[in-house]
Amino acid sequence: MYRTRVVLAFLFLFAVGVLVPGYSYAADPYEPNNSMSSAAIVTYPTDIQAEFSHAWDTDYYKIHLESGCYRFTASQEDSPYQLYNLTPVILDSAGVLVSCGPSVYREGSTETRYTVTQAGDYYVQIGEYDEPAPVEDPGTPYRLVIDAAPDTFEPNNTRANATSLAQAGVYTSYTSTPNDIDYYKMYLSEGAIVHVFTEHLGGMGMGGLKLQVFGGVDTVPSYEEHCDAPNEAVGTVIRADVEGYVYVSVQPWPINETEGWESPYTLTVTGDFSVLPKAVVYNPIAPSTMYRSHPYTIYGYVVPKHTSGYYLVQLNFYLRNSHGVYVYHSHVHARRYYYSTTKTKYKATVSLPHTGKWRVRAYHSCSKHAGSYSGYDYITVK
Ligand SMILES: [Ca+2]
Ligand SMILES: [Ca+2]
Ligand SMILES: [Ca+2]
Ligand SMILES: [Ca+2]
Repeated sequence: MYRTRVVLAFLFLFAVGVLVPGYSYAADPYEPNNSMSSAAIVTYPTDIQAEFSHAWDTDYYKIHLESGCYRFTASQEDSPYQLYNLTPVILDSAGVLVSCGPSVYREGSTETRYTVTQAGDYYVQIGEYDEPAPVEDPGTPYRLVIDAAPDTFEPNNTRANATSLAQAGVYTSYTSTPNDIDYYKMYLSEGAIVHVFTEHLGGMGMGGLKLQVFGGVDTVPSYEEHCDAPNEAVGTVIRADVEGYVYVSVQPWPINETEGWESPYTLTVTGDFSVLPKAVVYNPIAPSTMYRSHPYTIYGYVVPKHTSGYYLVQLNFYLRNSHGVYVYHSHVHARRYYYSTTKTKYKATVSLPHTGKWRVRAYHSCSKHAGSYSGYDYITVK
């Protein structure tokens, strides 16, 4: 509400054509443009290079826009004096505020977006400020570019045309209308764990964002939460019980709050969409007694059946020391053999070089399975 009050105050001040005396307007070709009625008329698309011409300067531009998505980008280089709010404020032909991006002061760039659904004349106001009084700094330049900026994620108002996210990342989008909803989908493997959160980046919206998560074809969200204000975030962890699509939706909150729209937000996704399952590696079967440096066969099984990979598992050997502790000694690679339609056999011929107590376990990993260990089998070498 504060921003709206400030804007209204200036609409009142400059609606009567107040000019600040004692300042030169010569350097800014768009001056005097301190009110809607004296707005500089520009045509779309446009690249305006103007100035904050004096303390308390406000600049109005009048532009005719057809239906479509527009971006109003204001930028400024650093200056010790810049207390001005660069943020372009968009007003309709009656002077009603219709959009305002995140605030930026002093330096940098900020963007206001607006989706025109009714072609007509609009006003762009630059120089609204929240500070008590900017210092005098005549001639501080800024740039205002007005161009088209379709939201590449739209239309995404249903699950059928949800934006597909292939991997973790930070995705920037917009609540494009008062009742906009943005669906995203992720294909997750069983066991995948991802974290999603959405963050309102500020702007005209006085509300927050609502985040929902739907598993597969579920119509009832498995998660639903909202944040209440700009610059707040809301999020959750998704654990995929089954392989398939999970849907995430973002929409303005409260829904149909007219001040809550055309605001940028980010949807941040972390975690791996695809998690490799682990094969089941059965314990190796070794003779309980072996003679030193004599060859013996050690074997076991892996489920599911593997048809590729010459060496299926690695056998790790541990020798018990004088303290009764098993210490890793060496390993060999065991070959793959056919066994059944559901299991593959692994087998290696091994001779152990020292007498004593040994133990052995198998380790398996491949392109389809994450690494996993078997349990131990124990051998006495004489
Ligand atoms: Ca100016
Ligand atoms: Ca002005
Ligand atoms: Ca949207
Ligand atoms: Ca949408």
